[in-house]
Amino acid sequence: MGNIAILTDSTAYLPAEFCERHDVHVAPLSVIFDGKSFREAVDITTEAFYDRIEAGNLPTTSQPSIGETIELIERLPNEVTDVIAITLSSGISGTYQSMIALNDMVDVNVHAFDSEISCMPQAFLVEEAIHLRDAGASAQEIMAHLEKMRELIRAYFVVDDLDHLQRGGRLSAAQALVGSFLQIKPVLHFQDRMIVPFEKIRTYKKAVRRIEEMMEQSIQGDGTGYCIGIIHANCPERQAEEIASMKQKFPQAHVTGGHFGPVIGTHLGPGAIGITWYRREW
Ligand code: MYR
Repeated sequence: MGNIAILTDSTAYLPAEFCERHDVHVAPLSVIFDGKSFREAVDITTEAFYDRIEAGNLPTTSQPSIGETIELIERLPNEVTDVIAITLSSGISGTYQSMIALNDMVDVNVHAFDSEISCMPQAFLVEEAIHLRDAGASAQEIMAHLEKMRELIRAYFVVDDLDHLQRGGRLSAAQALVGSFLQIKPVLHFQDRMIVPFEKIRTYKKAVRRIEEMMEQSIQGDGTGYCIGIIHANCPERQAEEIASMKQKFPQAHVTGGHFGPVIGTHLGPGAIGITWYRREW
């Protein structure tokens, strides 16, 4: 493993097999149904979660348990001196602050990195960290690189029903109440670590079209060197349509599909689609 360990939280939604292969450790967040807590991907699958949601059972969420995260870090091999901990945005969860607090509670140096986003864009940052760790970079070099990469990753998303974000308090109530805001399908994005509407658009199709237009402006040519991710919340048919469209528009890009798991699905609701991209330099 070497002396640097990579830790992320479960909202990066990296496949377990990928984490095992690349030695990535995962601190799970939880969903809470009727007072009972389920760690995502440990105690509840994404399928079981959406079944409960579609049946009208609405959960809340919570950040990883500090005690369990300390245990996870204490189980790392003795040679580990530094942990790079890449978390979801500090504007929507206390996970990043907990990672900072952890540094004083364990014997290794915990370098908390705020992805300022979540899900697949967060996973892109984890992949960058793996690449650098495997190339022999120091913890400081990895952190400096991640800061640069964070600025280059683009991500937008559209939800079917803004009520989920409003109920979870992750979208300003004032914004959601403006005019018929709840009746439209705004393109959403992260600004200063928080979720804000990027543009107010009437229909789902037009919102996705608007994101595609921004991609066409941002990605030059056939997509060579770009990673594109299409993320879905229990709407695989929308994802498949988007993946096909991206592969046609950017034939040389690396296009992959991901999902919004239980914790993020709680706040976005079924039917949400996210589109993210960045140019990989290796
Ligand atoms: C917690 O309880 O600490 C977790 C709160 C998670 C809030 C999630 C809000 C939605 C994030 C959408 C990410 C979209 C990325 C493309």
